[in-house]
Amino acid sequence: MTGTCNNVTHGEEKVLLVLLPFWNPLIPPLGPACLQTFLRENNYNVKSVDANLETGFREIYDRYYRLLKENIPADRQGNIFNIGNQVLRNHLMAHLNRKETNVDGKKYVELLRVLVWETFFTHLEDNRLLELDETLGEFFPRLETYFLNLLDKEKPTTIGLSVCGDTFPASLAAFKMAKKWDPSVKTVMGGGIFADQLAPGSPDLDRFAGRTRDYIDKLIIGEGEELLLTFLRGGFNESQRVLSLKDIGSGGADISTLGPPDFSDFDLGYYPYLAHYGARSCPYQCKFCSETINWGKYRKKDVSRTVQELIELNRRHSHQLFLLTDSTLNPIATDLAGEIVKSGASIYWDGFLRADKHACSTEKTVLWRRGGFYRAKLGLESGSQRVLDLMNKRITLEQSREALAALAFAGIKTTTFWLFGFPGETEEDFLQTLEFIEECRDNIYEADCNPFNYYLTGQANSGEWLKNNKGVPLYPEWAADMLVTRTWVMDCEPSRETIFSRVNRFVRHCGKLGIPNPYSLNDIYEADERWKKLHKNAVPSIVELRNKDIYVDSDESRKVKPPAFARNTVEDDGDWF
Ligand code: B12
Ligand code: SF4
Repeated sequence: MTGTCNNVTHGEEKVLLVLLPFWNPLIPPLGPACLQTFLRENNYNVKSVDANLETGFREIYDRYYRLLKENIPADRQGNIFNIGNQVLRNHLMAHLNRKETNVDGKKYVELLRVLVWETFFTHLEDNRLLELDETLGEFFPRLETYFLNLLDKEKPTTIGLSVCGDTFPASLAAFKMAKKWDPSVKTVMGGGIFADQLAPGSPDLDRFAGRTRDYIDKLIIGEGEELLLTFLRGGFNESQRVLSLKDIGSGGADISTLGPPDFSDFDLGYYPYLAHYGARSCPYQCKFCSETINWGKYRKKDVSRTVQELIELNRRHSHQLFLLTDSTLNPIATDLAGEIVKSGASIYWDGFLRADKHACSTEKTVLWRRGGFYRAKLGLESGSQRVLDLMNKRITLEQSREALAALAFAGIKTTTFWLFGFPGETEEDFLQTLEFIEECRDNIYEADCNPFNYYLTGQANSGEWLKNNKGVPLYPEWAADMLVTRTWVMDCEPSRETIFSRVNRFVRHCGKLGIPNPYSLNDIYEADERWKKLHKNAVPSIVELRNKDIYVDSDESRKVKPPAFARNTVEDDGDWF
């Protein structure tokens, strides 16, 4: 049955947490899994669902990207799965709201042309745009069938959607469906979208809160455990719709007392990684970043507790490989590795790392490797010291170089992230980045890049940027209601076209140097083979760690030995306090 819910009996409360498309199922949804643990501990009946495992959605996504690839010249595609998100997300939103906002067909197609142009700088004819639109046209009916079936099956009394930019259009559509299905069902929205696009203080958040009054009951900003529980217990009155920790006078949960994420509702065979975290927020304030604003004060768990939880999750689900979602692992990496070695467990972990002085020491990186550090996701951002300083990155190029060498020596994969178009980045800065990459290529497992995104609020430097009033909307104002959130650009150099041309040049440069940016499992396998050829201590391939019949025992990591003469040694105190 789809449509109404006359036959639903709301005997007891049931909370349904869902992550809708499109979000690559790399890890089981950690936000819902953490909320589920907390709510179940408080005796709530909860069910979590990841709709991204449905092949029907994935098929539309693949078809959409195939069409984009066919229509965009190769030298403008950049890393299409990164930058194409902006087109797909805005296109879906426009498609969803077209009728409601009464935009005529001609203008709608014109908007699609602008969306494609502002990312790929390619002019598409109407028939091509309509082909893309037809493909997406299949998405919302498919979502409706799926979502209403899910509601009929689960009969929730509260529906919580975990929303980030890429899942925003589907989530908005689903909230409307939910209230039609049963006007008395409670609807709550939370997730990463409140970190930037709908960050507190932004005019888009106010507009959004106003227009969704009829179908979203509460907007929960930032860390969700305590707020969701307070809501379920009836702790907010009806007029309180946009909720943050300030409303309950909390500085955030004591994460050392929260149990490990509950993945029992997910089909874990689909995900290459399990996920967990050892801390929330970050002790730094890079100007473009929203982590500290979203998560507040840096808080870490007792590391031995984190390790016990990893061991417990490994025992429960047999995954050896974890993605740790900490904003940065530096403050805990050494203790984490030490505790894992002590425990005798064979666990691998992957996560974000700063190129700080510890990362430059082979003594440390070998210890990390022995304790299971699998891949360091390094936000190196730029090969120009001037740009790093502009960003308040607080690392030097020498540190970036040394960290790559020390991590590669230990065999830890180095996924490097580069950011193009930070305000003030010049051609000279960009060329220095290309040179840096060339120089360090053998120590780089992967190079991934993103264009700088500007939001009116939510970034560490938002206050300064707003004072100078540098933001202008990218898309026409008449389309603002259709797109729901606006995309802002800085009214300064480099221009958007220059930024995207740098993304394209970077991708070509890395291609020529043979530095991968793998996407599919097959690409990752090839990248892993390259890494093994380059570094004798290389970690096992992801294929080995995914194979349920293979158990990689702890000797694999413990066998890695420090060099006879360590490149660097560091005193034990961190540089993060
Ligand atoms: C791990 C991660 C990834 C991984 C894995 C993603 C995957 N596909 O599985 C990788 C590296 C691949 C990745 C990629 C991207 N990511 Co990412 N990623 C993260 C990261 C570091 C952790 C997410 C996480 O699990 N956190 C831990 C859990 C517990 O937190 P949470 O999900 O936010 O949930 C809490 C609250 O939000 C809230 N909450 C969540 N859901 C709900 C639901 C309800 C009902 C309620 C009440 C509350 C609630 O309560 C939870 C518990 O406190 C976050 C940053 C961060 N530190 O959180 C960024 C983040 C989610 N990513 C982000 C982005 C932008 C991207 C990319 C688009 C980047 C790019 N340009 O390519 C891609 C898109 C990938 C895709 N389409 O699949 C943004 C999203 C911003 C937005 N507007 O939505 C974030 C927030 C980082 C940031 N500040 O910019 N990402
Ligand atoms: S970019 Fe990384 S180090 Fe900088 S503030 Fe954000 S999370 Fe912290």
